[in-house]
Amino acid sequence: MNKSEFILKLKKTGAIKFGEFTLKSGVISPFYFDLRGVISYPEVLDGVVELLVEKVKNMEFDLIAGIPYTALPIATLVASKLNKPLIYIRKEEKSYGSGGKVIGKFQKGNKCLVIDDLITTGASKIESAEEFERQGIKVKDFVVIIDRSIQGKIDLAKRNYRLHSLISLNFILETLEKHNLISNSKILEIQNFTSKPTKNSNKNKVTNQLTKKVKDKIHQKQSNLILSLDVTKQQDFFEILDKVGDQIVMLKTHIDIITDFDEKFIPKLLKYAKKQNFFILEDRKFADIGNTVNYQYKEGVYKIADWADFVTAHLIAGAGTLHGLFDNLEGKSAFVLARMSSQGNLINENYTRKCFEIARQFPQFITGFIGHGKNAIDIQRFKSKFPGNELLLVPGVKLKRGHDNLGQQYLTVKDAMDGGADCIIVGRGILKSSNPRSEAKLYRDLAWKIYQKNSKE
Ligand code: S5P
Repeated sequence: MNKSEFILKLKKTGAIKFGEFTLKSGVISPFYFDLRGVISYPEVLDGVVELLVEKVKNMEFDLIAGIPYTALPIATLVASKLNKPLIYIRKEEKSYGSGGKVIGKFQKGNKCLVIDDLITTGASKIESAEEFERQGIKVKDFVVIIDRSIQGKIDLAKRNYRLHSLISLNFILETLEKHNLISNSKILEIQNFTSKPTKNSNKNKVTNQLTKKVKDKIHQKQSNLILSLDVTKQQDFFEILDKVGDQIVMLKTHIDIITDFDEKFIPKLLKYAKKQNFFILEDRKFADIGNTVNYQYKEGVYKIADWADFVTAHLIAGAGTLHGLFDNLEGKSAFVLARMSSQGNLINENYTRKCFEIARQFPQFITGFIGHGKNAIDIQRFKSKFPGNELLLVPGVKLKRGHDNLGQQYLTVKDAMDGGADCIIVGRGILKSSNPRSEAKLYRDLAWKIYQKNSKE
């Protein structure tokens, strides 16, 4: 089977589609390639395996990897034909932080050729290469069946990986045009779409009105600093706030740790918020069903809805939590925990993606995400998947990397800000200092400097 015949077969099986499709990144695409079904058509499967074998047989490698799920059965057949060992990264195990698990036999220093079905940006390829490299496997070459944009090759080249593709989008369009299987207007639409950068093309879309309010205050106060004021006595609380309040854009509270909480606390806090011009984020981490969080938010001792500008929420219980909090309420919304900073936390890529899906559906409820990562690149990758213009708040930040003895992991201010953080959340880094005011100023200046520099680029 030659490449044109393969394309025609793909079209026939429904693997090439034209219409309006929301990609993982949130971008709306006028075309969609779905090669998952290829395995059910022996002739097409044989065809693509034959083409791949031809493409890679003279390359230098010891192992073949397939990226699950789509490329794995295809890579298996290629490996078998070339008599090479196959490996892959188990997808379910690939939770953020813990890393994926490589299945199959290999030796440190082995060179691995990685096969995938498609490439749009290089992000997921780089992620899997990093995982192999952590295990001592060398990765240099990627082979994809369809290259649907120029971005992928650029992204990989920046990291010194080579991309080989069987067929390009242009070749697909030419072949379909030759056989009258696509209209000229569709071709123009697709070319117009692909000539725009894929990355960030939806990032300017305002999806949550409150993000602008926070951004404006960040600029007004020239501060990306959120103080996590985790102390248990009113006196300590207000003493620190006195010294630090003018340095911060937002104050993060855990209202339920204040031992001597009384009815005077909230009015006093609100006075500070007004005078020192900061938002209040109550880090309640709502996580229950809608009906329960509705009570937790509006009732009880703290009546959080009355005074907190923002609250944090987990979406483990689904979108009902957000409805329970914000239905019929104007001007309030949440920061959702899409990743966590603590070691061994159970959030994985799939969960994070589901959080973004909910945000795409209910943008009015989500001003931003809380997230963390291995380093700046990892955080950037996380942020690049936000569905709209949501803000990124990064906790677990100190001047030096490290951890506490209860699993908290710290990145530096630079890691977080280079990762694209809009704000850093700092607790003990400031609270435990002998001079919280000058320490807060240090964090603030550091973050603001990097933020300004990165916004110019
Ligand atoms: O993943 C997270 C999310 C949050 S909101 N990791 C976190 O540490 N936090 C909160 O940030 C945590 O509840 C605490 O209030 C603050 C970090 O405090 P620090 O003293 O470790 O800086």
